[in-house]
Amino acid sequence: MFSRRSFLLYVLGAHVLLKMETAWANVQQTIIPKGARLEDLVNKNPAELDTSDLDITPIENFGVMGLEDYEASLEKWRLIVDGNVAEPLTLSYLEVMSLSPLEKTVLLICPGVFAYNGLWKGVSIKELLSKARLKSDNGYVTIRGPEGNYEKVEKFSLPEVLKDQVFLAYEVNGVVLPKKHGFPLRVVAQNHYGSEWVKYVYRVTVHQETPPESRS
Ligand SMILES: Nc1nc2c(c(=O)[nH]1)N[C@H]1C(S)=C(S)[C@@H](COP(=O)(O)O)O[C@H]1N2
Ligand SMILES: [Mo]
Repeated sequence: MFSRRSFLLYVLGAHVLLKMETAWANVQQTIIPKGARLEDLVNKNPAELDTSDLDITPIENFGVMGLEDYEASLEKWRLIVDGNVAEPLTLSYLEVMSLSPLEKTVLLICPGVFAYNGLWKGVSIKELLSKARLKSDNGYVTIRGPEGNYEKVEKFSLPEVLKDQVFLAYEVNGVVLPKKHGFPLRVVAQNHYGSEWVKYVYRVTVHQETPPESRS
């Protein structure tokens, strides 16, 4: 058992370590002040910015890029989680909504075009993968959307996914994700350019670091 004193020291120590880790991760990040102009961020790399002080952008000031009129039918739409997992999942919209929600303010930059800071709410891919019984923490995921001719696929490393730096949003700024922003589900990817924030997501697949066929 901890004595009261050693428990306090333990908590304090853990707190200091956590702070140091955050400071280290942010070492090369420029702090963007609360009222910064979004036009001044469009040519920046999101990985180099600390936007934790930045205001949330009103939704009417969001830009739109790429596919914007995909019509998802919730009766047919499912989220598939497959690949290097023991129990692949197929979830309906209501099942996705019933998982514990994750909420984060994250800046989207479409290079040279626009930037906006949304408050995104959605589901943790980490939680989806633990439900599906992820087989290994090494490797990457591919995220696809929408199903059909206009499919877009992006890759993210498992370590960043398991830190919830990449997740799937079904709400932004307190409203249901609008169609033009990817209803029913879209990628939110801290430190990645907007082009990787796949809209109309329907599938998350886990890949091992080294494809089995290339091993000798
Ligand atoms: N499925 C799909 N997702 C996509 C695109 C697309 O064309 N198709 N465009 C990408 C680009 S280039 C950007 S900048 C962001 C813009 O997101 P927004 O339209 O919600 O602002 O979506 C990304 N996601
Ligand atoms: Mo973009």
